[in-house]
Amino acid sequence: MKRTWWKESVIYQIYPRSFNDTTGNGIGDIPGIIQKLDYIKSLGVDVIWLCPVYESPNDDNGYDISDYRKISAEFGGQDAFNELLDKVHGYGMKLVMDLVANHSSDEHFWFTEAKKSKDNPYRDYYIWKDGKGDQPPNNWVSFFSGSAWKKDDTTNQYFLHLFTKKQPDLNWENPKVRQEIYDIIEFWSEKGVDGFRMDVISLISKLQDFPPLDTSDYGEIIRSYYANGPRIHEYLHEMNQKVLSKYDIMTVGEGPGIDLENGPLYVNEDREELNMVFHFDHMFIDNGPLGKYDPVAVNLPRFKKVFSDWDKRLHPKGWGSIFLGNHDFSRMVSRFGNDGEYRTQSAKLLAALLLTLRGTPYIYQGDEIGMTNVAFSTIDDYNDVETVNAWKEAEASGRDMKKFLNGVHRQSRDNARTPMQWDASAYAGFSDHKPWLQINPNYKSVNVAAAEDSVDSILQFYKEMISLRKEYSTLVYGDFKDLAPEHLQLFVYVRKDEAAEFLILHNFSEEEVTWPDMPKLDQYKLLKSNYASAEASKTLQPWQTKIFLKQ
Ligand code: ISL
Repeated sequence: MKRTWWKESVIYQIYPRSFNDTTGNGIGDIPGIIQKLDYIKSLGVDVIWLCPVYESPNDDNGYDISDYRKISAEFGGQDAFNELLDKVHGYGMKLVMDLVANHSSDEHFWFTEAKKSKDNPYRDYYIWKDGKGDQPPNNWVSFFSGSAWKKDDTTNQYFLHLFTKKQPDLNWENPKVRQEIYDIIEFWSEKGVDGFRMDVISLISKLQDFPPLDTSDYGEIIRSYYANGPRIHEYLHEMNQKVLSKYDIMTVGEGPGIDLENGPLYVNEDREELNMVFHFDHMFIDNGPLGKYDPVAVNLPRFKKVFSDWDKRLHPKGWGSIFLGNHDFSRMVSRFGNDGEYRTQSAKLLAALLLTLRGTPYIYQGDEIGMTNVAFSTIDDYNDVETVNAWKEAEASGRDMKKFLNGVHRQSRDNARTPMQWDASAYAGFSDHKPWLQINPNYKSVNVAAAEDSVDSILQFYKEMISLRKEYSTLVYGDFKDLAPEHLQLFVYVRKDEAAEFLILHNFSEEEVTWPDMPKLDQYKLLKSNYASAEASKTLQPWQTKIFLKQ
């Protein structure tokens, strides 16, 4: 297996709107990130991934870009970005940007031109179709509820938008569109950016016959109609050859519909497409019969199987990304851990998991202090377009809205978007103005300042785990094997290569659990635990992690 910097890196994801506000408008900004670089560096991470900071009308918080070469003035503009990039490099870290290439904003100049007439030179930058009578061209639905088509009155045709109406899909069949995107990648790479996280890249190649959906199963719609289109790998290879391969940059493609079967096609190094992908096999694991807002308990054997299967499937030619949360999902401690009595222990356990699996670990801002889900009492307090649209749709279809609000509490993307909790002062030290999204009321106890003051905080544990991963390359490259795949409470695995062998146990339950198959303990040294005092035994306390090193 080839060794590279991005396999050895630990990545820290920033959602700039919610990170740190220096201008007092309640919205995080780039100077706010610069102010916190000491903090980020102190974690021991190597790479910062910035969610979109380009000019945008913010219909989907930056995932609707109106100018790919301009940094949003609200975030501080180009000068602030240049300073950030310089400083990040000065700290010996790298900076990865988000690239949203499946769609632009409807306020992008390409689209305002395209709308003007059927023969406008930009018309074919987007996907236009005639309606069927007074109905849209087909029954495709948007990820964010409702039809995926919007009629434009000027030309009486419909355009495709898999996300909001303000995010028209780009037409990748058009070579000019592809060249525009490659030029944008080149533009930022020339400025010294160290890589790209490519938003919904699995969706860029569309089925050209736009077949009508014959299922309402959301996963099936994505897999069979929207994702992994006929030319996806041709496009990614072309992108790689034309631009990516000219730079020492990393790429991670985000993708609904990327699965075990097609995953290697994106990341197998011989194919020269992308370095890594984000799949969602473990992230949709708790969706219930009525979908995302009807969550069910996470089944541990299934959860473990996702990691084992992907590890087996990708190696040795591909490389994985390990993440348990991001700006699109609820907080990892609330979802996969226990955000009540065992918040500290379970957040540490999840940190240990994140940092001891094979694949590049991605830490989402705030998870390093164990930030939790939030439960606003009314839908009016939610901002996320996906949540708000899903709410309206549920209401219209007569669902039990009290139950739905519960689902929102558990599943809304806003759970991960509440402002970063820096200290116990007003607005959690995020801003001195009322923030764009309310602060989680637990900020008085859950915050960075408190965590920095404590020797056994979640934050401290993250730092220790990151440095452990740096100390032992076995934790990066070593083989992975699940020793108890069927166990309902424990996740037990080995990481092993010529240099070292680790035996790692996590107790995903509120009970004390003993692992009967534990090998003879005299061969093992207990290297680390998330409990202050831990015995080198085969018994684990609630949410306990034990990391053993073979002697
Ligand atoms: O958020 C999701 C599940 O709740 C996903 O379906 C999500 O919409 C999908 O993973 C794509 O996400 C990415 O593209 C979206 C943007 O809203 C997300 O923030 C982004 O990460 C459209 O650009």
